[in-house]
Amino acid sequence: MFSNKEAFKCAFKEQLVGRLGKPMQEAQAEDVYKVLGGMIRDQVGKQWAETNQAYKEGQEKQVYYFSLEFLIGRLLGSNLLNLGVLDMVRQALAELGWDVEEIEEQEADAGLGNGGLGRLAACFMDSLASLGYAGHGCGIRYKYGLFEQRIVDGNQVELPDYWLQKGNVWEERRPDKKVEVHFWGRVETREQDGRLIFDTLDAETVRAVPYDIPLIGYGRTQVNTLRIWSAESALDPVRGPIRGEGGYYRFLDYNRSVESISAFLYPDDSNYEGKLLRLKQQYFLCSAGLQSILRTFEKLRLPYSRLPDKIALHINDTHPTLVIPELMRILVDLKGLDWEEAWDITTRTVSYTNHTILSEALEQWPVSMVRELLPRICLIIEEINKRYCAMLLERYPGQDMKIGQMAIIYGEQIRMAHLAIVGSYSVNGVAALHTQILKEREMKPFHELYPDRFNNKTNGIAHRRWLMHANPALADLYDETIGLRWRTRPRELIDLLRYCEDESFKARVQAIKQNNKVRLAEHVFAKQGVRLDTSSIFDVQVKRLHGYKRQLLNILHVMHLYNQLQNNPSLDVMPRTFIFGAKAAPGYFLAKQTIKLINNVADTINRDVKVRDKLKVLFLENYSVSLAELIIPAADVSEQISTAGKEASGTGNMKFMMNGALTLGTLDGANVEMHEMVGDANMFIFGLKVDQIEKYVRDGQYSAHKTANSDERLRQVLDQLVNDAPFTRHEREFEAIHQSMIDHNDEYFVLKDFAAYVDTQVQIEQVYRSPSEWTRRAIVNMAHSGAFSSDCTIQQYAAEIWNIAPLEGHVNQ
Ligand code: DL6
Repeated sequence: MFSNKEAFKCAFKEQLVGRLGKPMQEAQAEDVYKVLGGMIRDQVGKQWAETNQAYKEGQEKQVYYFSLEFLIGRLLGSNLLNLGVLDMVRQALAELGWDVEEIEEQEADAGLGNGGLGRLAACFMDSLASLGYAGHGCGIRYKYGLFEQRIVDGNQVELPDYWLQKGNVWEERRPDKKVEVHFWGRVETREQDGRLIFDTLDAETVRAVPYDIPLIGYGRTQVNTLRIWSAESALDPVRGPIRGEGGYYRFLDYNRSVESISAFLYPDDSNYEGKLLRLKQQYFLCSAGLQSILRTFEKLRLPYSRLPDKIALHINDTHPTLVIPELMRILVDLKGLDWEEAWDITTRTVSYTNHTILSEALEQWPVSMVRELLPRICLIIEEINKRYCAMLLERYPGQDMKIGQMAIIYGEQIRMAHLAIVGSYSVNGVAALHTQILKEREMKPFHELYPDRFNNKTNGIAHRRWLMHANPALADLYDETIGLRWRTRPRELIDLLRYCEDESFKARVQAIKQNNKVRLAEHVFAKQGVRLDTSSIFDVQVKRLHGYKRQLLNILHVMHLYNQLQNNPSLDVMPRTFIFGAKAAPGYFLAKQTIKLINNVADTINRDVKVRDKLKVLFLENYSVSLAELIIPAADVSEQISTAGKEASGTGNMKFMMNGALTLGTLDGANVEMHEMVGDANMFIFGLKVDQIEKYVRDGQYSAHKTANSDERLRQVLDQLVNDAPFTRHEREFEAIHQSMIDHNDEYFVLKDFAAYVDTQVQIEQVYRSPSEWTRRAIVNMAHSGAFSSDCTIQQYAAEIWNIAPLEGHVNQ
């Protein structure tokens, strides 16, 4: 079907008519998308089946990446790219009167994730498949993804994201692979042959049905699987056991509660019901995923002691930590292993990645809730904690405080990060600085206890999606300049360094950037009716909205620029377009206020004809993976300005770098490693460093009030948050933001870093005035960015954590 253009066109026309039952002329873009998706599925079907068969035969060790989030975005373009047929299909469709980009837009953006952590999981899936590793994803098939964001009168409004509305061409429902997951009930113990047996009685059963999505690697014949689970009723409505008075209503209640398990990504957990639902989701994924993995393992007819040789279970943050007690339950209760043997197997099979040090993100569950919902799992966690604390007591006699600090259960809470560390053989952070903070501060006692367990794996991004697919013109220029090898060996982008002084190469890089800016401007005009000046500096901050990411610092600076221009309209500044894109958690008031502030500032500035040629502000609605693919290649400046020590790694920073934007950043997360590679001369670094911030926090010496009062520019913008005009629509509109900075002493050091940030923005302007120098720096960044491909990261996970090798002989190219 895809062997050449003519064969493709012929097959496509046949399928279009055959599948849709309507003549070619009546086909809509959505029809074309569905037919094309179906053709890809057919094309890879045989290879997928063969891969699954080979895996079942057990030659290769399999990695299963458990994650509550997979932010995969759209798959059509990346699948065509990975199959090596994107250009051919583009041409063929064009000859048939279709534009491949328009067809790609028919696909719903699968938003099964929040931000960095979920997108990382998606990039890892791409790299595992593309490098030929036997690695699969285990997730939940949420009916609704992360909400769709609308901006109404400057405010974020959330709408349900029913991404499955038009069906999903990639997935295959596998009812034959269903398993059952049990909740509630009570545990009874009895003795049998001198052994204690635990029976869970009166539990509620939920059916978990998997949907499989093929993961097509770049130039590979082998196809991995992303298995996402859906919760369904386990009751037969006719012969179902809910009989007697009110049975029908209890049946409906049961159905509703089952459906809710896979209904929403991140239910609101600010109340008991929401928390309970999240716990249910976590156990649902862990139990269903494990049961199906072990079912395949059992076909190998190997003893369970061989499990760690054949299977690696990786938990993406603490959300899937229940894999640990669930594996113990299966091994001890169902397979009859001794506790010690089961624990040995578990702790040689599970590995864990930590993605945050923000205390509010470190999960804890009330013991009472776990005991009620998962009574046997609770007993197992208590047993793990008892044995672990006994070991601690031996090691640290008399140090009750330390033991309390390190315990898994403390007071009435189960600390999931502690359980994850104790129950796995590897714990990794996601950037060098983050891992260092884990070892030396946040998880110090654990690092002392298990020094060999801790390691760093700096994040990465799939260069196929974020460069080859998002910026094809740049990718083609690289091919022409340094050959094709970088596509499979991204570190070879370093060869571009030879061209950083080459004026004709620079001119081509500049032209590509300019075209990407025009492409974005057209999109923005079509969607939001705002015209962008594509000769201005595109200064971009796109990411989740959070206090520590400091969108506030950015917007306060914009307010200051506006104030400067008001005072001196003829001020010689380079024209700038400040672009923001961010979703705020629905219950996070300050984040939503920040969105409103950005929109107010945008409205004021964009209406003011006096500054029209110099300043523009844009808040892009509904930031998503697909939108990111348009924005990032068009950026000149990449804002990575988190409070040092707070951003575990960041991955947006890498995407911008790869697409030739210059970073304006703090020494935080992976910015530090970028800085080590390209040096001061090629990045705009500013602000407090981690140790300075730690000192301020320790000594309590920072006064936001004093800082604000000592800088007239700051005083003015802070006043403008609460006073009438020009940015407020009513008095005290942004009082909460003002309070967070002054009354609550500016937790994220926005005011303290303001002056350095303003100065660095001035430097940016100066450098931008020389296109040649700017582009030289951009090329240095692009050349080093290959080291941040997720291929490099996955190779390290494979060799240093999972102990797996790539499959040989499957390369398609
Ligand atoms: O590791 C992926 C990504 C990092 O790049 C970000 O720096 C980090 O903030 C993010 N962490 C989370 C944690 N969520 N929870 N819990 O999303 O992970």
